[in-house]
Amino acid sequence: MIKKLQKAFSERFNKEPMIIGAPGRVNLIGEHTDYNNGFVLPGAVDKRIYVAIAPNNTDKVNVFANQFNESYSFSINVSEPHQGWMNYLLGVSYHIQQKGKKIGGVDVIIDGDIPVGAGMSSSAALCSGFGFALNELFQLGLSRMELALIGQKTEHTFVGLKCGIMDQFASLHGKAGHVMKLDCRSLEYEYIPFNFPGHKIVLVNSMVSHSLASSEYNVRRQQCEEGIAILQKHYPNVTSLRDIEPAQLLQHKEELPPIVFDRCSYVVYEKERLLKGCEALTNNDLATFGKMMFATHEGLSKKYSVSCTELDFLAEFAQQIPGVVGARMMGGGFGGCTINIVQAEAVEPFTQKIQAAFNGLFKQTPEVYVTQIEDGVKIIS
Ligand code: GAF
Repeated sequence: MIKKLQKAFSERFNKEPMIIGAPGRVNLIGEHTDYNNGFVLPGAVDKRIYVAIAPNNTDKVNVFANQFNESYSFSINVSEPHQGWMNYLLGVSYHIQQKGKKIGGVDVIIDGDIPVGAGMSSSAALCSGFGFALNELFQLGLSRMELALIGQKTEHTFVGLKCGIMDQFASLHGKAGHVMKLDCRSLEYEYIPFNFPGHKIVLVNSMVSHSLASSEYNVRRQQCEEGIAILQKHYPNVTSLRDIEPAQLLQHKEELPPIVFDRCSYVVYEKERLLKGCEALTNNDLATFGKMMFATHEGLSKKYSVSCTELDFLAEFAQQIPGVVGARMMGGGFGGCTINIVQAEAVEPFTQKIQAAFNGLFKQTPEVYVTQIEDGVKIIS
């Protein structure tokens, strides 16, 4: 892909590009906890968005997106969203400049192998890769965390998705062989080795393409905020669900609308699962970790209502396949992938069984990705 990209770039723009690789992410546990100021446990994966880029000494950004076979040009002075994938680039270029940084025009080709809409954060990878590329080209001196926050702001203001920080953080801070326990309030993080050579992280694509912005994602966030506003009457110092213990929530159950109670209850138990899960990982106890994953799926499906029939089927069916340690839907939901931890020798039969069963029911073969945890955004050439 890199050679192809270099060739395409010199044919289109008549010069040599710098190429940045920006990975998608998996999240082992801690879903919908980032915007509740809680913890997450993501890692960067071996699927990437590639940004081939070179300055053009104008004030124009000229982009060609190979996967969509679409091109687009915009002035670096644009401050309004437009539409589709270009909003990620417009937003990043705008928010970098809002920080007082000076950039110039660039020629860009975007390509990649992160399946779009599969819940592996191709959009966060795009923002992270483009931001990183501008930072390098124009020597802006922005830190990886600042670039992650710029990507998140772009989602909020140019795309309309009130996401947390997990995806952008993971794409920029990933480290091969490690997951990252990120405290989404303080933005402090630690690397935890994911060193289980006998096991693989396997994603199964439900083939339901999610559209988070037009989906219920923002509604979930509002429901959590509604819960907090009620609980704050009793706990004035509490600013997010991260600070609420299950017993405190139960004590005030009757004051919360039932749906808000369910949403909050998922989040406060997910925090506990994540902490137990991290402890289990550090003790090399994958079996306990897997149990937490199954419980997370149950919560996401029944209490947080962000699953769908296909994802429920994949998570429940996986549970019955020998060699599967844990399985659950991953990411924002309403489609995308499940994440499964599977014994290495069981990956092949697992793949065959789950594809056949899914196909029997939904008349479509789900794609299966056996992933590796890799480094975050970097210069490839
Ligand atoms: C999406 C969001 F972008 C993340 O911030 C996070 O909330 C995730 O859904 C759910 O954990 O990927």
